[in-house]
Amino acid sequence: MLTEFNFEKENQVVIVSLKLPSISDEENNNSIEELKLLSQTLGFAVKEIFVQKKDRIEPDYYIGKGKVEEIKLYLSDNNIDAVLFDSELTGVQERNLEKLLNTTIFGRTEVILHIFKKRARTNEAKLQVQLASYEYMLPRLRNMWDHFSRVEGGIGLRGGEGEKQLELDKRIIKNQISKIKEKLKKIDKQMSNRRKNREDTNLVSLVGYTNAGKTSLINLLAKTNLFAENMLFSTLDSTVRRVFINDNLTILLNDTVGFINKLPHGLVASFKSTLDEITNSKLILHIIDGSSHSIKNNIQSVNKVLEEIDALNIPTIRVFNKIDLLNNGISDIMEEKTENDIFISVKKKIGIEELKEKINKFFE
Ligand SMILES: Nc1nc2c(ncn2[C@@H]2O[C@H](COP(=O)(O)OP(=O)(O)OP(=O)(O)O)[C@@H](O)[C@H]2O)c(=O)[nH]1
Ligand SMILES: [Mg+2]
Repeated sequence: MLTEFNFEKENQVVIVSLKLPSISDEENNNSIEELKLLSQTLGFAVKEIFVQKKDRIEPDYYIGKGKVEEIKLYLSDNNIDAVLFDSELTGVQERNLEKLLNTTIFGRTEVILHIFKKRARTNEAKLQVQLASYEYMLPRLRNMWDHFSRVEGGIGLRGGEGEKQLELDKRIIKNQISKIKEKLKKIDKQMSNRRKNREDTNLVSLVGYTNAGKTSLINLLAKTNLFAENMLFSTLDSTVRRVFINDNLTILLNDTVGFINKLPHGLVASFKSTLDEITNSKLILHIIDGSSHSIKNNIQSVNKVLEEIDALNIPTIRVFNKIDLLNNGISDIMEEKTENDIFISVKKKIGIEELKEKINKFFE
């Protein structure tokens, strides 16, 4: 949770997961796999994974004390820079773990926040990420203080002086938060004005799991050259581009931030203005990486976010992309297919005309 953590060097980390009875093994493994990808995105090398099966979350350490001791033992034999928890930890859990394990602790949300920080390019994206970071920091200020005083060899946050400083810091951050919200509101207003001006136009949103190929598709359809890469969260900003479907139909296609499993609520709230574009769409194209082995899980994760932003009722075409990577052709994912689905490959330009026809049919 520490701002001075050195992301530049090759950090070695371990992942810790708590499997509750309400979660299936498959779901839990997918979530761990995802965190692994997320940490690789930050340049971390994952050295070990600890999974504890437990009936409930422990309030003090999140996992059981015995497991914490086991991890501590592992840390003493290995050169590990941080311990990543596949969940959002409370400020107290984070502080306790950090003290006991004497290393940097990251909750899942923080890993995502750091990636977003790295990726933010536009002013709006930067503000949104900053807002999410401050909201995240606020209940954890005490931990930062504790940490700094430990590193500096101080006595920690005791007595009136420390408390006063803590209150002061809290106030400064709250101030920052309202300033950012103010700025975002202004941007939001501009955006909704822009939206009003194109009320009669056909807004279509691309949504999907990160790295599914949303930006690649918009680049192909709109002949643009937006940043599309084989990495998580290459897109943070929503971008709207005009796409010519046929002589009678031109749509506005909206590229959006990718979703993942357990996308933190705070982050979703901070990206509200970006995500609002989705709720204003006439049609959603849900882009799915057809070659992913966690296809079901990815679809579910996206649907969960759509539900959260109240967009489940918008008509949706599911677009299974990357079929060029399927060895057995589409038969591999055929069981996923329903009436409103389509298989394409942006890379090999397969199924693109069919997709346009489907879009056209919808607007007719
Ligand atoms: N093999 C194959 N790769 C593809 C296809 N479409 C996209 N890709 C690759 O998939 C990677 C991710 O593509 P993006 O377009 O950045 O994906 P995105 O959904 O916009 O991802 P985020 O913005 O990170 O959420 C890139 O390396 C693309 O070249 C396809 O049809 N086949
Ligand atoms: Mg993208």
